[in-house]
Parts: sequence; C-alpha cells; structure tokens
Amino acid sequence: MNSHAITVLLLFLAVSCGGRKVANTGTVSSEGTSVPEFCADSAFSYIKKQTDFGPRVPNTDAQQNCAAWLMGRLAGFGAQTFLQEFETVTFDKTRIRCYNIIGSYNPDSPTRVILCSHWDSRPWADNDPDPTKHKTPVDAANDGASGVGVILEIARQMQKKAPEIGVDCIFLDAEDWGPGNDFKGEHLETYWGLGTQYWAKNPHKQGYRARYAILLDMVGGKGATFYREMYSVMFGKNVVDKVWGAAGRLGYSSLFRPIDGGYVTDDHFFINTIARIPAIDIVPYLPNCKESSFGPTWHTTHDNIENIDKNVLEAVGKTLMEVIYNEKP
Ligand code: AHN
Ligand code: ZN
Repeated sequence: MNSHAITVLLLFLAVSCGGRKVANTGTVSSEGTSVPEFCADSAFSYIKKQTDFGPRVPNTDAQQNCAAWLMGRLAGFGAQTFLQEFETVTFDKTRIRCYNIIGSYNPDSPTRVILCSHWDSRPWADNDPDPTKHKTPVDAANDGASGVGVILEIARQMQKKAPEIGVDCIFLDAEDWGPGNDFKGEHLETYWGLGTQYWAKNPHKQGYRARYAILLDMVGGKGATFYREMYSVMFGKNVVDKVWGAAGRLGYSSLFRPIDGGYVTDDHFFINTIARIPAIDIVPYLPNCKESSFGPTWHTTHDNIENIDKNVLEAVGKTLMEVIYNEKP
C-alpha cells in the first residue's frame, strides 16, 4: 500500500459515521421526512481545524487563514458563497478588519432560514482562574468554533440532499471583542456582535428576508444545558418552541430544557432589532456553575478542543437537521 492509500484509509477510519455505508439513507424523522444523518465526528474535525489556526482574533494571520478555509469549505460543500469584508472600531478604539462569510443553499428559494454562529476568538481570556492569563487570546473551541463546526457538517449534508427551503449559513466575525468586567466606561450592548451589526445593516443580498434565524453559540461544551434564552422567547417564541420541540422528540430534553433561562446580549439581538428577522439563540445556561452561567471554560484558556463534547454537538446538530428538513416552503 502506498502512502497516499494509507492516508486515505486513515481518514476513512478517523471519521466513523457513514464511512462504511455505500449510501447513507439517514433517518426518518418523527414527522415522516427523511433527514440525513448528522455526523458529530465530522463536526468535531471542523472545530479542531479552526483551533489549529490559532486564536481567530481580528487583525491576525489566524483570522485571515481561517476565513479563507471557511470560504473554501462552504464552496466545497456546494454553497453559493459571499464574503463581506469591512472595517469597524471596537469599544477600546481598535480598528479591526472583519469578514462575514456566507454560504447559501437553494439560493433562489424565497423561503429561507438562517443558521449562524460567530467564528472569531475573544482576544483575552479575562475570565481565566489564573490572572496571569487574562491577556492571553482564547482558542475558542466552544465560544466560536463549535457553532461553525456544527453548521459546516449540516452544509456537508445539504450538498448530498438539499432541504425543501433555502438555507443561509452565516459565519459572523467580531462578536467577542466586548469589554470585560474591568472596563470602567459604560457597557453598551453595541460593543458586542460587531459583525452581525454590519450584516444586519448591509445584508449580503438586497432586500434579503428570512423566515427566521437560529444562532449557535457555545454548542459543544461538556456539561452544557440549553434553557430558553429570553430575547429568543421575546422575539421568536414560535421558533424556540419548534427547536425545543424537535429536541424533545429526538430525546434530548435533558440537554434542551423547556425552562426559561436568562437574557443574553448576543448576535441574535441585532438580527432581531436591526434586520427584524426573528432570531433565537442556542446558548448554554448552567445555573449552578460557579465560574460562569455559560460554563466553566467561558473566556478562559481552557476553552480548547479538549473540552468539546461530541455528544453535545450531536444533539444540537441532529436537532437542527430535524428542524430544517421538516421546514416547508
Ligand atoms: C455578554 O456577556 C454581555 N454577552 C455574551 C455574548 C457572548 C460572549 N457570547 C459569547 N461570548
Ligand atoms: Zn465569548
């Protein structure tokens, strides 16, 4: 066997789902539609790939390199791609170059759903238990890469079998350059979600509309639980019911708890208030976690690939697939 064949074999063995089957027929959802099978190993590999670039902080080479890779992945998975490149200024007056990356499926369908996640890394681990790490950038395996990894795996499945509706995968830059607790100035909501604010004011297509948007933020952390985030309930209660309902049918109600959580200023806030598209956030809420209600690794140097749980990725991915493959035009 030559080395190329060995590499192919290793790649084949590394990713377990669907590998040996000739055709992956997926599963029949409880609503009767055939839903392709989301592969958590594949999503995990896309998270690892992003963290291998280093922290994807705006104005770094890692950001540039990862942006190019994300564009290439979406194009490779058959999406029509759009790259939004722009500059903006952060709360601490840093001028940053940003990239929003968009991949569209069924681009001409008037009925559309958005799957989105931020892809940038926070420049500082300012919640780290070790204060000497507070200026270290975050790997952001969970807080950044996880949502993108899940969406990329859905994109891969959509290339094999398109859903009935149009889907836009949107990777949003510069979500996480917001002020930490030590910032003495006024804490404005608009310091967060800079990429989303740009997209909401300048959508990638003129007159762009969507039925709703689902934001994924930190969807791979060990021990995650997803309560109903309250801005999501406020702006998109029917979408929350749809997603938590799908999770329940698939047996994930211990992860997707049908209980109200807190209000989180996140990218979906700006999709709701600026673009006026109903947008919900799947974001962890851990009421008993002492480090953070977002989980123990939030804005720490421990937010790395070691602390990603494939079972959480699988629950989120399968739930989203159930939702989008049951959506009717
Ligand atoms: C605030 O803490 C105000 N918003 C959290 C948004 C966020 C940061 N999501 C991920 N990292
Ligand atoms: Zn963050």
